[in-house]
Amino acid sequence: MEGCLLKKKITILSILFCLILFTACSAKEEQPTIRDITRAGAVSYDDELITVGFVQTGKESDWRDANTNDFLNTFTVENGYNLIYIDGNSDTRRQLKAVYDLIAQNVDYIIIDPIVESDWDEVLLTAKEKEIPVIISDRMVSADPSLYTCWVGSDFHEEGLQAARWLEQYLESSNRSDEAIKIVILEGTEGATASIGRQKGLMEEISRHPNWEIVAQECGNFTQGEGTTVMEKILTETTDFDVIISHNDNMMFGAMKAMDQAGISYGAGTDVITISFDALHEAFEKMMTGELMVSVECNPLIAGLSERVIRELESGRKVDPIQYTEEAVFTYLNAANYVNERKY
Ligand code: GYE
Repeated sequence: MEGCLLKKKITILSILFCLILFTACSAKEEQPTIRDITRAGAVSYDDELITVGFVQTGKESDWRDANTNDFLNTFTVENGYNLIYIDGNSDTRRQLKAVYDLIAQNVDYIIIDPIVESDWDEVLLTAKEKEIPVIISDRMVSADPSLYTCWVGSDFHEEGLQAARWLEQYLESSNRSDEAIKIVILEGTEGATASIGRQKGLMEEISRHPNWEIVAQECGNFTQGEGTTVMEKILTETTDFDVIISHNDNMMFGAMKAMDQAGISYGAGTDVITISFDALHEAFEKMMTGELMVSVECNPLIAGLSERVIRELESGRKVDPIQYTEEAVFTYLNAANYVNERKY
């Protein structure tokens, strides 16, 4: 009886063992064949394409968006480029790191829109040692020009002069040349060429007029939001001013919001003359209603200039170390004539 039970147990155990073995074997057989690893979105380097790393400042204004889009539309695969776009996120350290990363990747060219002029020497020297040409675009750097290939952008100093000269002529034509004129200035990012150059041009002209006085001056970092905040602050201190000059359109739009909230009228036919820089599409709309009286153009469509530099270098030619864009001054009186041909 016991022997029988033992036999039964052994039989059950061996059946179980076989079952386990069978399942294991068939599981092995059913295992899918291992496919080649495919990495979604992996960057493929095409030897035919020129790899360009572009380090942008951030997204502080509509001017900047137009500038970024210009680069994305110019450095396309169809045009022969592999563009690596990096948003500096308004952070100077992030911009520096991005350039070091591009050098490590051994890209063919680097284009930088620097947030501020300072602190570029070391990284530019590294790029030079690695023989990677660097084009500085829009704002400048304080580093020695031998460390980079060239700079392309606007003549900010000239823009500042143009703005102040328009004011001078406007006051003349309204027989107010000898009146005391109180000016509010909204400044762009400290240390940025656009702020430095515009302010220098403005100050040269302002100092020629003993009856012109700056009654308030605040930094709004080129953003619309800060334009509102700093204007709100100024309005708590004084509402006694004749002119607002903003280093860009977006800060002026922000300041307009603050004045709307405070019930202060501005623009043509009021007591507040409004002047800004960039000449964005929205600035044209505001010039046509008279809210904005002047916008000195600053052209963001400068990717083409950088691309031309690269083509020249590719064919072994030398390039001009400084390349300016052409710009104009638009006013509430002539904006309607040009609005339809504006590209940004
Ligand atoms: O005026 C402003 C911006 O550097 C020229 O930067 C550029 C300035 C432009 O974001 O709107």
